[in-house]
Amino acid sequence: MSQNLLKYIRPNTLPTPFCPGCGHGILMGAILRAIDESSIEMKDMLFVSGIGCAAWIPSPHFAADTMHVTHGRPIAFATGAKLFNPKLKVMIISGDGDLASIGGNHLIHAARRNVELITICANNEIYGMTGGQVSSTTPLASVTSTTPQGNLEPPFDLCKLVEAAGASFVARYSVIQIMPLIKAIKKALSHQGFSFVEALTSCPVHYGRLNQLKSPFDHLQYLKERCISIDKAKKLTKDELKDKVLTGIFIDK
Ligand SMILES: Cc1ncc(C[n+]2csc(CCOP(=O)(O)OP(=O)(O)O)c2C)c(N)n1
Ligand code: SF4
Ligand SMILES: [Mg+2]
Repeated sequence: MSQNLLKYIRPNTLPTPFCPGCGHGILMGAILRAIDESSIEMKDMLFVSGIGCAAWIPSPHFAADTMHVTHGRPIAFATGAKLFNPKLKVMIISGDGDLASIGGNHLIHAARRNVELITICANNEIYGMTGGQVSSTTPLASVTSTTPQGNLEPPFDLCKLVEAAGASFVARYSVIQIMPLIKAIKKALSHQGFSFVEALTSCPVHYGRLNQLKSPFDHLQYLKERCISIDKAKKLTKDELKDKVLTGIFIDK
């Protein structure tokens, strides 16, 4: 982590507990850089996370007020905190399992209500912490510990889901698209209304290992090959887009 971001880290919390090569560390740096460049003070922020590896990004690491709450419920706790103190910038940082599987109901209703919360979903397309089980965002045919023959269930497109539910800022980038990812988080930080940033990230230990991605670098390469910008996608046929993931800012109103 670059030296100028260390001021945002609680003493004695580094190194992180993330496995070597885990994409969550890259996302953690991107979030702190976005905060740094937005000149928001940590004393004006509250970070809320649920349970999972991603949920460890803010807690215990961020030198700020943090709430590390029950699995699937960070949006509910965050909504309560925001209603109690509307001046707080409340940021939820959690995983695909936490926010979109067990916590899916809270996600769609916060989007529907357009509550002013910043939600960062660290989507590694698997339940990392508990041993690599299939999640609601695992791509079709991917091998997980609970789908050894390949996933048969179609994944959620989280951006389309929250857009349909009413979110007023929606963006997706992978951790390999670091500059646009930071920019999207900065925009979300100044947005009035419910903002959702999906950060596609990597779990080399479970997803990568089970899907023949031999190293953390191969996993990032895999994300890079799948991600395509909205503009580039316009030039491709439906067939060419079949295995691609659209990235960009989809909604900003
Ligand atoms: C009520 C409840 N159900 C299940 C669990 C077990 N559990 C803990 S974390 C987790 C999934 C985490 O996945 P995700 O949110 O995607 O985070 P990741 O570890 O992948 O970053 C599960 C199922 C739990 N702690 N509580
Ligand atoms: S299990 Fe996966 S998501 Fe969790 S820290 Fe390790 S690499 Fe990261
Ligand atoms: Mg996950």
